[in-house]
Amino acid sequence: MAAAVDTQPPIGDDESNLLPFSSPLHEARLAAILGATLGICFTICFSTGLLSHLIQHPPSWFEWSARPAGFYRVTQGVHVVTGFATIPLLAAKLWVVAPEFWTTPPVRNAAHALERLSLVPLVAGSIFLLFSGVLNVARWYPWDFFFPAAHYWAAWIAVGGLIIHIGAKFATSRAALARRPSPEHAVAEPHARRGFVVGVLAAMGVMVLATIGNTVRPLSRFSVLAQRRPGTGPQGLPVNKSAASARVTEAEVGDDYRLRVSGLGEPVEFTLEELAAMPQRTAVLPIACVEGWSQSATWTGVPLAELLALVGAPDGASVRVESLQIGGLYRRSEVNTAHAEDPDTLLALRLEGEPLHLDHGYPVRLIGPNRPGVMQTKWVNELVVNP
Ligand SMILES: Nc1nc2c(c(=O)[nH]1)N[C@H]1C(S)=C(S)[C@@H](COP(=O)(O)O)O[C@H]1N2
Ligand SMILES: [Mo]
Repeated sequence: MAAAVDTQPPIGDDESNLLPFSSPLHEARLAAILGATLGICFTICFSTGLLSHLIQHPPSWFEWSARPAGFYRVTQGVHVVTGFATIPLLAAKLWVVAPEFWTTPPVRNAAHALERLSLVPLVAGSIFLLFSGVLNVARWYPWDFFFPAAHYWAAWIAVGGLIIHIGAKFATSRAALARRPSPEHAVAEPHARRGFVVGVLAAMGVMVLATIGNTVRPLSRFSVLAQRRPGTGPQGLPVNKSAASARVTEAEVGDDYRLRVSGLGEPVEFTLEELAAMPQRTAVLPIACVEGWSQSATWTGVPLAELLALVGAPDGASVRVESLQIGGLYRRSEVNTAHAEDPDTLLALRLEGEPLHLDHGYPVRLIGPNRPGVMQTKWVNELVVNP
């Protein structure tokens, strides 16, 4: 009877034994375990990232819901945390399969050639995604490209490589996972493998802890990689773009400030006093930044739906919100019908009961449920109604 083997076939071939890959951990079972875990992390990271992209650049078939209010906060938090946790996992996987990069002959047949070629978009794409994601969270842009577009397209390129890779490796990985070492053969190696897996999991856990405090307040003191800490900043809330960096001046938000509502015939203008005199509503809503930090706060202001009704906007209208900021990508945002109708979508005048700090968008900012931070426009000075 053929006994089950405890030693997995080593990765690579005889030639690769000439290379310094003598560790018994360069083996198929470990590669398969790490590969399956990477596949799960990649899928979570990709789908949450794709969702964030769709919300910010909605195609005609996509209408993002305003409820549940904190849903985007969760999906984007998960996106950033899984991305960071994937870094040690990817490093471990690349190390375990390293001998395979040096197999000879480099190409055995057409299928093998395709499988090897697919590693270029997969490996290069993954490294680029993690690298650019980390730098974006660190708000360090040592590059010329536009981060969201590059990150988005790299994700599709990596996914293309991943699909080919899974197709090519599915059978061998399944076989490697199915081979169980028999007890009499279970000596040092399964322990070494288990130790390695535990080490990788621990490194992933450290990454989770180092980033999750971006949004889970009690853990923020462990979050050495968090760039924005809950509870910090003016009015106890972090600021992503300050008024100074947006070049919004005190003069613009003084007595001459008007909120203009256009798109419905003759534009209508409101002073800050007029807005403050309207019925106010208070809602507890998070700022959920695409960079992964988030924090709930108490906002008070005029419900957008009430203002739209006042100016005679028809049911089902959507709105483009413009700000005093002159340039910059996030100087405006779109409010779809679902968000425009939600009673908690506010033109906020107050934060925690106080007038907004200039850095939080004084005199008026948009805040709505279940919106990415980039769409919570500050220093709002115009609503362009799309009836
Ligand atoms: N006009 C304008 N509004 C803006 C931004 C901006 O750059 N310009 N940044 C957005 C981003 S990325 C986030 S996360 C939130 C943060 O709000 P806060 O600074 O009040 O915490 O504001 C949003 N509103
Ligand atoms: Mo943000």
